[in-house]
Amino acid sequence: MSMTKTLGEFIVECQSEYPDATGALSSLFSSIRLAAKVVNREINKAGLVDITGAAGAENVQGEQQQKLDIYANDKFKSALQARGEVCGIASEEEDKYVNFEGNSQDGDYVVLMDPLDGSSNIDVNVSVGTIFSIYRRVSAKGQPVTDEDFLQPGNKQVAAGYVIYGSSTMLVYTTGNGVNGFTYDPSLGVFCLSHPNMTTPEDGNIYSVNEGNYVHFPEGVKKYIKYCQEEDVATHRPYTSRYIGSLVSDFHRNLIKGGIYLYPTSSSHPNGKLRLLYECNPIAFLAEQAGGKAVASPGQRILDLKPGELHERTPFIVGSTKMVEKVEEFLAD
Ligand code: P6P
Repeated sequence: MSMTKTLGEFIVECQSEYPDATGALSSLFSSIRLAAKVVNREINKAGLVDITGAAGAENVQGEQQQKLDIYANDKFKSALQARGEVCGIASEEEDKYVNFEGNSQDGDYVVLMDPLDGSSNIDVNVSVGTIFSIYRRVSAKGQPVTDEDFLQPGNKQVAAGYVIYGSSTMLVYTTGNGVNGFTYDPSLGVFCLSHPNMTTPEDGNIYSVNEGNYVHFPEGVKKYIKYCQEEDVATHRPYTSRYIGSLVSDFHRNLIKGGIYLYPTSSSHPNGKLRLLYECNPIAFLAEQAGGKAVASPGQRILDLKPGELHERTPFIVGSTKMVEKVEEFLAD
């Protein structure tokens, strides 16, 4: 039986396609791979040891920090700092960006991450995920990182991906040449290429939105939700409503099956809830690389938004191109 390709083999193979590649990005991905294994191990026993539940502290979003949030942040941060390729990070769990001292100052990359997205689901055993976004630094090499290194538009991303800690643990990422998914085999301790060259269906019949916010949605979103619920055989409606409350899980399912995820503006989140830099940009990069689409509003591509601040939020509509375009139509009316 031929062994499936491991993530490590895949990274080396991809690097060999770029003669001038230094191996720095490959080394960076190895750090992410290591941290994902460590966090996966803790998540899998979260119900057994006292690291679940709110840690009491609040993050910059004013949300209760689950202990695993902090654990995941620390593990990814230390793994990324260990090899010198990354000169700084930004994280949902860090109020400001973190400059890496010492030889990391010569690193060429910055990483932005949501170390444990959907963490409020941990205590009820629902899938959660890590989301990461990688840029080349724009400040002078050898100097401390600056705001500009982190406030780059999503179209400058070098790579992006997520780890989904679900019924199986997967790492899904892109470097701008398509999307590939790797499933973790705990018996071997390796991620294996299980979903080569992932593409998302152009259309779909799954919609993911928190309908509890319906009354506060913009009129166009309300009309779209009603459109999803109408009976129409020709367009396979009514659609199926699926909302896990964990972006990585909802996006991953829609990526594979076709579908759309919406987090519009609402009364509690007038600018949307999801963070542009370390949730929407990486997911949008993956969506587009898989043939899908991601917008903040009609005609406003997520990846073209110029960030103003580290933790800024944006309305987010992502998924199968035809479904996103239908929402844009309703919003433009
Ligand atoms: P709501 C988790 O907090 C998150 O950022 C996403 O993972 C998820 O899709 C969304 O928020 C859920 O938000 O308001 O529907 O509970």
